[in-house]
Amino acid sequence: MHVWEVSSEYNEKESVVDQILTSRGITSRDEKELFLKPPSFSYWFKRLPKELLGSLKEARDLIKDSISEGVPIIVHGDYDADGICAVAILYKTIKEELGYEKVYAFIPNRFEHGYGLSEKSIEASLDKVKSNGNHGNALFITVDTGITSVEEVKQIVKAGHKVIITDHHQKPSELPLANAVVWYDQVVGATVSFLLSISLGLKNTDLMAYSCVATITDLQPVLGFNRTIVKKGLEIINEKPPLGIKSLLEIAGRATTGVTTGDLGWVVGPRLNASGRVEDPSLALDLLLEKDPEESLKIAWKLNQVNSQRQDKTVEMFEIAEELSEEEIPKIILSHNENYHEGIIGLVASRLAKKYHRPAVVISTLEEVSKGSVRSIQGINIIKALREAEELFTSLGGHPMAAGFSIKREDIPKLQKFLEEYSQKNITEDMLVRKLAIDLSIPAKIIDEKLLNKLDLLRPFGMGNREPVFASNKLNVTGVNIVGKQQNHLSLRLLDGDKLIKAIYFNYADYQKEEISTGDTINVAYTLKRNEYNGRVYTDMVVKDIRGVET
Ligand SMILES: [Mn+2]
Repeated sequence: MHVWEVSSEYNEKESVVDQILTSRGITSRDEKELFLKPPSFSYWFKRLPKELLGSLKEARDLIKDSISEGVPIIVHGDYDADGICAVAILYKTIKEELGYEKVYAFIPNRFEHGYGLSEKSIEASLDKVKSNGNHGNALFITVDTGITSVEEVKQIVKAGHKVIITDHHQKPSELPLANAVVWYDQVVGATVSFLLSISLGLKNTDLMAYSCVATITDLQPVLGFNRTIVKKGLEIINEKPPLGIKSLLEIAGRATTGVTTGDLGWVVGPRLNASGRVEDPSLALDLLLEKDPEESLKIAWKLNQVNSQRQDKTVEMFEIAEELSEEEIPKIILSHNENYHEGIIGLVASRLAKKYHRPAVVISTLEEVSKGSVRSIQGINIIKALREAEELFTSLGGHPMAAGFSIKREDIPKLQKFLEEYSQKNITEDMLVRKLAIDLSIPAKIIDEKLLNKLDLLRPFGMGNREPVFASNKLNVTGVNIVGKQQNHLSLRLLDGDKLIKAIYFNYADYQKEEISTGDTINVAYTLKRNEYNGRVYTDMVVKDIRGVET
């Protein structure tokens, strides 16, 4: 059961789309126009901050100089989908568009090198350059990482190499003394990489598809510049998808047309991330760089396998973590176990936070210095909380909604004590109540295909631009059916006056135990879905929550 937070009530004099935009803070004519007709890439490019445009030029000149001098170039990324896409974009630009052979892609392996730019990853990437017969100095370009790597950059420069940092993560007070720093926090690492590629003269803007994938998987708000990237990226993915993305969708049994941000978030993203979580992330990079369709399918198949392993491990670990005392679940869940796989703890924390609607800390205690991952809920700033116990951690970083840390195993009981005390003082029961944000309360009788078509103008949906949620009151239940292979979905026929609407409540059994029967009157919170059947288009409700109305 959720507390419904209805943003606004229906006004029949105004269009539904207008009312939704207004309730989301997009109020003026111009803002609405810009939202409904996202401008071109170059519109945003021209409006980038001056400092960023300047640093892009610096970086471009350094790269061009290195190319004309024959200096080997290392594109150094990170092991998540954003880091991998960022590498693919810049690597392809330098190799294929600029035709420069001496460029090497490097993605750290979290188990061997740790995360981001590190002493070990610098060594390993230089080894790669040397093993290809290059000696002397190199140019390092970091993508999606490096903005906090003050010491590592010193080390690179001291050894006589040059280094360009490109990143979007939070800027520290002390910046690394690199030869150029390209930083922009309004987009993902892959888009920063794309901006640099455009500056280098990239013509093949199809690489924007990777920026689009990364924007969704890195959970960036799909607004402003990102909205343009995602919209154009989806067009590319639907018209002429990059081979690797196409292979992943095919292997996962998804159609390669009508691809939405949902497919990128739930199908493509997890498979690109899986290899970095459980073994070697270079498999995902291989997929993005492969040009042979048969090979591409083989790699996609392997990634699919790794993703299944990852799913099994997540379920296993979640089962261990779920052995919480059901009577009183702590306000901040803490679960630690030596059987927890380091690459999966974030996924388990996120499931716990979602299921119990409270912050969750999951620690893999296999090593003396244990790794922890944290997920929070709206309204509880978890990084702020953890910073109050900073001395307990050997490293700590993150955002209000998610964090990661390392901790000595012996200090975990102290962390547990701190979390208990912190939640007692700072987290009220009220903060743990589930809230359902509803855009607009509408009479169900206005629902039709025309409305659905108008709502399509709000696409693509994602973070910061969720699919509109409506509420309709006092609907009569005229039919109830349990459906689905596992008999876990509820199918309803609802009547508002003489308007009949079909509604589906997925995984109903998980959420709601109480009975609903024919003759009941209910209030429903829902999104709308197009349902084509026998050549006719129906507009169905996808239920988010149901309230029984006392009669
Ligand atoms: Mn990133």
